[in-house]
Amino acid sequence: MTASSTFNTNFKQYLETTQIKGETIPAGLQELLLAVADTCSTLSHEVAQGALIGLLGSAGTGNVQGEVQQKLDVIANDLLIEGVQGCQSLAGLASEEMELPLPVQGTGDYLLLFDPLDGSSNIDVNVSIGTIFSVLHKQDPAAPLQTTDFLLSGRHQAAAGYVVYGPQTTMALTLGDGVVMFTLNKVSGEFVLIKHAVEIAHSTKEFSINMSNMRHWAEPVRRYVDECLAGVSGERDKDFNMRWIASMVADVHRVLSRGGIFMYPWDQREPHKPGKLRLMYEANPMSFLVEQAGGASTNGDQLIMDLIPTELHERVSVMLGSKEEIERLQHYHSQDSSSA
Ligand code: P6P
Repeated sequence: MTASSTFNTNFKQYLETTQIKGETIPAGLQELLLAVADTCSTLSHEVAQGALIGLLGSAGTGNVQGEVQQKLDVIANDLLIEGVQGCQSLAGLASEEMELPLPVQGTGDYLLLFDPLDGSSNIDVNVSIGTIFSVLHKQDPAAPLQTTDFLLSGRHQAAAGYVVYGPQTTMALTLGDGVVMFTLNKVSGEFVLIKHAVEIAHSTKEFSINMSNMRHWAEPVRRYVDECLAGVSGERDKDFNMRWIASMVADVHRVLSRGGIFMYPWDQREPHKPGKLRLMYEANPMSFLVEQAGGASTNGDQLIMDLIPTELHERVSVMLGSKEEIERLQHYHSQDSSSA
């Protein structure tokens, strides 16, 4: 679908009339984001149909991560490729579901990375899932596409966002000048602006982590969570609540919506891996959104968007959200490394 044929006129109008740091959004980026929005409108409908059109369950295939692909994983990946490959501004795309990047016919310099359907293990139990996307600039537009074109730090992102398919289908988007949110009008198929200037509260009483991994965590994470659990009877001046949806898009949407801290830290189950979540198309786009909303995102030692990637599908330890809590975690990690 091209910009002229989009049904997302509200989103198109937003892109046409918004200035980012005083500059109009480049037409090529508008075209690409519109294609992503149109595709996610369609994907929202497919996700909502689920069992009704035989889309639940495994596709009987595996992806580059060694994970069993759900039918909707494959459909989401195919829809996104089909939806954006006509964009003249696109030079190539990379997906969690594909080992290698895909060159496209566009003559532009944008690179699109995405996790087409994150949290897909939740599909069969009707829990929110989502699409995560990140846009980079190809450093040498004239050269043939290579995997190394994608290996840029999160600081190079031109745009990032997600679409969460939940009770509402909502997009969060940043182009480097704050965060906005749009909710899908299921009748018109249009994303409608619902929130400007999204802000993450500096402090929080809500943490999010898979507690079943507690015995595997590094000491700074265990210390932090122990203190959250102890609340006012321990080191902290407040009691905490806990949430874990096991769908990063849904957990991060909650953090962007009401503050909190989301953690999927390194643990000793697979000590050779830096973490579970992927840097390029999960942690970096989410970190861009979180930083633009006034929060912070770290791997414990460095801000995630400062990390220089070496592999397209590399993983990373992720702790993101309310700045006060991230600073406390970073302090515990610095004490731990200095005591090492
Ligand atoms: P666990 C989904 O599979 C995912 O990649 C993220 O969306 C989510 O935060 C995490 O894994 C959940 O992992 O180990 O709790 O099932």
